[in-house]
Amino acid sequence: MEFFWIILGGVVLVLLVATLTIVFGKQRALPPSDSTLALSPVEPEASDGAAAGSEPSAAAPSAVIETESAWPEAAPEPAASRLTRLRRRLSASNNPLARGLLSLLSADRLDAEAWDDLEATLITADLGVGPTQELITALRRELAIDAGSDRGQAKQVLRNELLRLVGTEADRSLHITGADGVPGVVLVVGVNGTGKTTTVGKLARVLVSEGHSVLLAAADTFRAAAADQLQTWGSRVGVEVVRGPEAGDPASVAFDAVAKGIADGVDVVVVDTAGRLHTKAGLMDELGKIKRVIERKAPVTEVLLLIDATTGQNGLAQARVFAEVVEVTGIVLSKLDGSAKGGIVVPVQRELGVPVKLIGLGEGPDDLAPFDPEGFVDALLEE
Ligand SMILES: Nc1nc2c(ncn2[C@@H]2O[C@H](COP(=O)(O)OP(=O)(O)OP(=O)(O)O)[C@@H](O)[C@H]2O)c(=O)[nH]1
Ligand SMILES: [Mg+2]
Repeated sequence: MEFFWIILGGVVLVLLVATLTIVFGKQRALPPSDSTLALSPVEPEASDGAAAGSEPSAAAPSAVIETESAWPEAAPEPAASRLTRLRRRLSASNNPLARGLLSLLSADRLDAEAWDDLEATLITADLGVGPTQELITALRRELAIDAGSDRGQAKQVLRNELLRLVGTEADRSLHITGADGVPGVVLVVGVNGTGKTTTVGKLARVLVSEGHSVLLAAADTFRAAAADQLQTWGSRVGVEVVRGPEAGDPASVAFDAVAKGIADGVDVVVVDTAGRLHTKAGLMDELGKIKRVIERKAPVTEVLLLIDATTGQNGLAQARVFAEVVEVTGIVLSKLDGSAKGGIVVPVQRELGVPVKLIGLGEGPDDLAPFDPEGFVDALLEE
């Protein structure tokens, strides 16, 4: 019996030692917790909104938050292949505008009804009354001359006319190079929820992958969550974010960020601003002030106006007012994925005389593409 207890005690002892070895062994295998990592929690893959789970940071005047790239590992694909991948989101299976255009090509006879249907589709797609009439007049003329032309030729005519409307001459490059050793400054503006912060994040990712050093400014001080959202993107992309106290002066955050950008010798400072209704004069004045204050330090090289493709004609009214307050130099058309309203590209460019430079085709980190008229039109006509 005594022998049995000795054996049992031995077994328990061995088990205890084995357990302790495993537990301590695992602890040693963990990396030492360092303060930089603690500041940049690993974010859940898909979360992107204001409540993205980052810790609210202590509000200090324009604090610089060190961030570390926690996501995503792969560099974004080159611009051309990005648009190719995103083309499916504009094609007929997903897009009523594309469906309407293609139905013209498949109509047995181009009778009055077919033209009326096309006109309705184009107006619904926000192409605007003027451009719609121009397109239909041109198509009727050319397709009548080519009576009996096959589907391929008709498609070519449609492609040419669409390209003429969208325009192939404009300079759609982003102006991100500052003069005389100061950083380029990109100011991102627009009404609430159009996709500004998301675009700043996606853009930072592209710029970093192209070898530029980038600094982000959280000049949306209305909500702490807004700066947190930007900081989440900063962490993902591995760039610093300058933020100020909640309800602080957004112009001074932007100023501090540009000053730091100059001191650190970064290439580009991208300034995220709070969403504001174009009808609120006080908020529009504040936007003008942000730009003026930045320009005490460095010229703003690009002012990007976000327009949500799903908002339709109201986007035009927004564009007009923003362009008056800050000289808009490029338009970002967001949420074109699954939107029937892609036609707004044409009237908004005409209205402002400013080209669409980027398009947003989804919520993911790589769903921002340079706007390429040929790629856009070909995507719409893809069968
Ligand atoms: N489908 C789709 N969703 C988008 C796109 N761009 C942004 N979003 C979504 O739109 C919502 C608003 O985006 P934000 O970037 O927070 O918009 P914002 O303009 O910064 O908003 P405020 O700062 O509140 O004015 C988020 O859920 C984004 O994921 C896009 O191109 N396609
Ligand atoms: Mg925002």
